[in-house]
Amino acid sequence: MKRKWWHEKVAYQIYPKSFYDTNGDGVGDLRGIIDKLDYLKELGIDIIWISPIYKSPFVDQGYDISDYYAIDPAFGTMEEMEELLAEAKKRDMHILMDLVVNHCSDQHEWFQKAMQDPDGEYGKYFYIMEGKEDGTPPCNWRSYFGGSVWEPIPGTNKYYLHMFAKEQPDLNWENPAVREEIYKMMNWWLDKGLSGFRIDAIINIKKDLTFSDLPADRDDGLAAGWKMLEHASGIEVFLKEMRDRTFRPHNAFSIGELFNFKAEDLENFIGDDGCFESIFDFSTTQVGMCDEGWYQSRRITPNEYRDIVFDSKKTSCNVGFLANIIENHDEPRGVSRYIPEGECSEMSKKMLATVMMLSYGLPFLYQGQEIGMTNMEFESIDQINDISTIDEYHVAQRAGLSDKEALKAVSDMSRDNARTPVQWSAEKNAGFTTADSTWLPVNPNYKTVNVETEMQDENSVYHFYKKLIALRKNPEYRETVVYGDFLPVWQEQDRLMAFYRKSSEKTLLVIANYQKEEREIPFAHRVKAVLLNNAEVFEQADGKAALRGYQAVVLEVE
Ligand code: TEU
Ligand code: CA
Repeated sequence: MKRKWWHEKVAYQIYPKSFYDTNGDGVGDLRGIIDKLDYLKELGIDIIWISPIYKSPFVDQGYDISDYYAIDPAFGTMEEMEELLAEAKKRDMHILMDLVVNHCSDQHEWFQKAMQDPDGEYGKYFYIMEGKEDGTPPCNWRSYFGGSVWEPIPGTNKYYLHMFAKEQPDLNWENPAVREEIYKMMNWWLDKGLSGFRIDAIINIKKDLTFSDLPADRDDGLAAGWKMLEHASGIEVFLKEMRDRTFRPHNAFSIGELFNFKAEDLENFIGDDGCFESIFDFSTTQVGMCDEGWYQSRRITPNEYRDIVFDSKKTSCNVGFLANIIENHDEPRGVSRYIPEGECSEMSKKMLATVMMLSYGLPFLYQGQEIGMTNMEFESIDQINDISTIDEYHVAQRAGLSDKEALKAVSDMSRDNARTPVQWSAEKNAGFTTADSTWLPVNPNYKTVNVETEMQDENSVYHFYKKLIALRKNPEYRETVVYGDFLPVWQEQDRLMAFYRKSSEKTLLVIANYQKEEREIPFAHRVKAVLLNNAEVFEQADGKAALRGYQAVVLEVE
């Protein structure tokens, strides 16, 4: 495996609306990111991905872009963006923007022109098709956010396609003119000093061009649109063209957001000649989901979590780096999801952190993760802003759940769990803003879970993350933590997550007791050093080791 400039780094996602507000309007901004660069640097962050900050009507929080060459005034100005790039560079940090090119906004000039003349030049920038003979949409695919992917174009018998909201029309990648426009825009940003892009929803750019009906999977007669991906092939032609025209000439970093790909494609995506530098590992986020909707989903168990993480690390080891996450802006908070209900504590948060940070791959933190931010307890659907959660709430209601039950069902999965403002201090509104109100409510636990308090406490989740990052970067252990083999051990034991990281120089052993009960495990190693421990002691003698509930240790062994 070829070594890359980013392999030894640690990455962090910023969701700008909720990161830090400096002008008192209750919405985070670019100045807020600039102000907090030193905070991130001190934590040990090198690469920052910022969710969309382009001009947008915010139907899907900026993932609906109306001008790729402009910064939305809610976040600031182009000058501030340039300042951010310069300030990051000064600190040897790298900025990634979000590349949202499966679709744009219905307010984008291209789409406006397409609607004026669906048969003209710009009509070909989108997927515009006539309905079936009976006037119904071209096929029965359901959008990610509910309802048909096809929206009628008034005054015609035509429809346009949108995999996400109807305000997010899909761009037609089959049209070379569209691809040229996208590459031009990407190069414009890369030339400005951007270090790369996180690439949104990219698997969707290659459609099943037969646009055939799929077997309905809900009683609305529709089938989840993503199921067409199984019948789409040839995406790598577009992806490699994009790579060669934009990323490669800039030695830039690219990280794809893709679900629903086949294991045998891993090499093709992140191998030495892969389409991307890295892709996110979403394997644990898919468990327990089902066709009916979020209200029917179930929690992943600790053993499942372990087995899935182990599988994906073993498959990717020596192929390429997956990006390891426990959450992002589309997922509930990892500590609320992967730690069984009622067991979320400082100990268990640190345990999850240990496993994530020492697994094989690129650690990719999400804002607030470093202080152990948790899910929000939403009191009413009115507190929720996210388009996807609102759709799933209605799906649950239609299935017969009461309002209260529907809220509970979607609360656990809501994307807004991760989108509440970052908790900076115990002050009003968690020190996120000086405004009286915030665009999403602040999680009431901010009095204890916040940056300021945790920075003062050596034993906090924050300091534990900082130590984990420092361990990864420690010249003595870097080779092993970053590139070492990933070897699971004791997998037959219930709720124990243990693995070796092995290089020619060193062997590390990570042991995590994924339960609140203490336990004893057989242990015959000679311990050279205890590198990290979330409990006071690590007791071992006479071929046995004792572990506290949720204890996690990182050992150097012989
Ligand atoms: O997400 C793509 C995606 O397929 C899912 O994350 C999906 O949005 C989610 O499961 C629905 O609940 C990306 C972005 O990360 C997301 O924020 C955007 O909404 C989406 O693309 C559209 O741009
Ligand atoms: Ca602001």
